[in-house]
Amino acid sequence: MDHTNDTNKVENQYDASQIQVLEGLDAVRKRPGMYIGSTGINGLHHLVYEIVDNSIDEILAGGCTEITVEILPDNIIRVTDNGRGIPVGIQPKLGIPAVTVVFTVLHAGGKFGGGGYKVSGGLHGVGASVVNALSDWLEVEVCDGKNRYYQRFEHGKETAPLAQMEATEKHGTQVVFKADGTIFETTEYEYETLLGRLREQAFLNAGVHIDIADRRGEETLQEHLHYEGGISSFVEYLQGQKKAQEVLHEEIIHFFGEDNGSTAEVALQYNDSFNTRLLSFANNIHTIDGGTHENGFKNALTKVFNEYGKKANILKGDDKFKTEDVMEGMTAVISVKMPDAQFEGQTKNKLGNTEIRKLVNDVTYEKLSTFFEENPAVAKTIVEKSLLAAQAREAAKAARDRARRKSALESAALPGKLADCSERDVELTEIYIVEGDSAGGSAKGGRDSRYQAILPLWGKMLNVERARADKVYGNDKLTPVILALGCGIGADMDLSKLRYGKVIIMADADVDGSHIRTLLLTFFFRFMRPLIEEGHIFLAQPPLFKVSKGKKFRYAFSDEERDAAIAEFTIDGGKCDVQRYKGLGEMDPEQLWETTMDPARRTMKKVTLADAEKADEIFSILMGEKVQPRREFIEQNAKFVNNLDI
Ligand code: TSJ
Repeated sequence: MDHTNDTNKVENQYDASQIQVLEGLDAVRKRPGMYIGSTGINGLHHLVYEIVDNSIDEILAGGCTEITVEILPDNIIRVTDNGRGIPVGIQPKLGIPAVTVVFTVLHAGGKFGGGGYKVSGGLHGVGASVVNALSDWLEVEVCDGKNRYYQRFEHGKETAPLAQMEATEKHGTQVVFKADGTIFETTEYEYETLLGRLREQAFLNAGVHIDIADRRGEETLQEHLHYEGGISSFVEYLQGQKKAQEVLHEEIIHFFGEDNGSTAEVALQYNDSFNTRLLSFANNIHTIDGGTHENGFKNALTKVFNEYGKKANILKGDDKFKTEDVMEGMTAVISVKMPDAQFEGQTKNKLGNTEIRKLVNDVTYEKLSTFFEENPAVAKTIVEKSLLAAQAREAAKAARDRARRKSALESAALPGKLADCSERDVELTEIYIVEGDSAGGSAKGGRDSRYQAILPLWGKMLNVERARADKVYGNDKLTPVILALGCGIGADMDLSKLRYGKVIIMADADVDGSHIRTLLLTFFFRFMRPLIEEGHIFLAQPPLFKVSKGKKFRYAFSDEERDAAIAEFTIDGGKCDVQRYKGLGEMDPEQLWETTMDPARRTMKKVTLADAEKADEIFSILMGEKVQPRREFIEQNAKFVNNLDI
């Protein structure tokens, strides 16, 4: 497209405020983290969200029905909508077109023009000017039903004033930009990440059409996102991801209410698992830390279950459900929209508006009570499930009380198999959880006993999925782990009592090893999740091969590394020896220290919550009672089953 011909410059005047504007954008370039959180991949993706959020606002204002997001070759992003077009009229205070203001004044997004309120927003709601400031270049095109307009910016500064182009009856906005490679650690977008966030937005704004396309490769990846069902579709989608779970009722329960310009919407469905998945959003922003909307929901949910439980004679005597009981096996999405959302907490991920608590509480109480009245079979099924959860909770508490009394008697009870370290500063200590006695022997021999403790595990682990919390407490396979870590589990957990800063799972690279890894991660995910969240769990990475020729040798951690070592050793002819380690026990203490345990030489993998969740999923499928998903999983992953590495 040639923008140089036949342009008709819009009147433009520079004044003191315009200079301030440019200084403002320089501040963004100097300290980008302040505006977009980071200059890593997350910050990069935020640029896209910031732009797209504007089009979503236009949808919410009723001006637009379609958004297209494209990743073009060279990681150029193009976002297009068919809305009214960003206003091009002169903004009286600054004397420049409103669209130019949007891209050059910090925090200017959505504050001009009239009518409606801005309900969506990015991480910090910083707007298009921040994207502009952090872009090599950015071009905006606006069609307002009469004319097309165009303007280009480089590093946030306009290269020319807004230009009026040819007449057109079209309307909409298009923004194309290239992130500044001198600011971002990477400018390579992840299609799946953008897709995930856009899908979420499509769920939250029922009926919108969002097209996403990745045009960087030979083949275009693309998806059309459109969900008439809104957050009910969201729940259906979340539920569909969990193949190991069976829903307890087909129809998704959905309700909506509004009061005084605010709206609240909830969708939920129960399944036969013990997990809770509650996602909440305020003005389309994911409130990871919950807040008033979640609290209102939980309060009403508990009340409805208790009232129904009494009435249907499922709850006896003075028995009462706790919130955790009525949330077990629940998948739910809450979405509230309001004029003036207040985000609180360290990371601003928690909703603070108190009036929303009442709205969500009232809507949930009324609509869910009615639903239970009208669907007694469903009500009975899920309230009875809550009863099982409550009974398990009581049993677990009794077991905990017993365990407490017991450990008070045998104070400082550490497991007999633990080879402890001498250092007590948690910042410095680590514990290796090792599969099998022979590997445990090598690890004990090879360790630095000042900082490194070894706990050998043996035998088959218990099936954590079916054994509920109450059974886990008394189990003799996991008890040593719980005792050695010292910080308790579940509701009793106290991270300040953790005895080792790093908890390292060291298992063989075979089927049994991967089972132990999956089991331990599943256990940590379900009962000691803060350990994962705070980054305490690691996987040791022992070598798979030793390649040697004469006195020279090299350890290899993958087939590729093995082949490279062989190639190196045999270049000038001759043969070399390749030893495959079938288990940790085959390594002598010194080898284990050199390759896997020496902090100066080892590599370890830190376990993320996503890793552990995946282990939990694999665990549910492998151990669960549903045969079909297990068979499907094994068929689809046949080549991985021998190495269930996460
Ligand atoms: F912010 C932005 F510049 F990055 C951007 C804004 C990017 C993209 C892709 C689209 C948009 C955008 C903005 N699409 N639609 C709008 N709408 C308005 O700015 C608008 C239009 C009309 C009126 C009005 O009151 O008549 C008000 C607004 C806010």
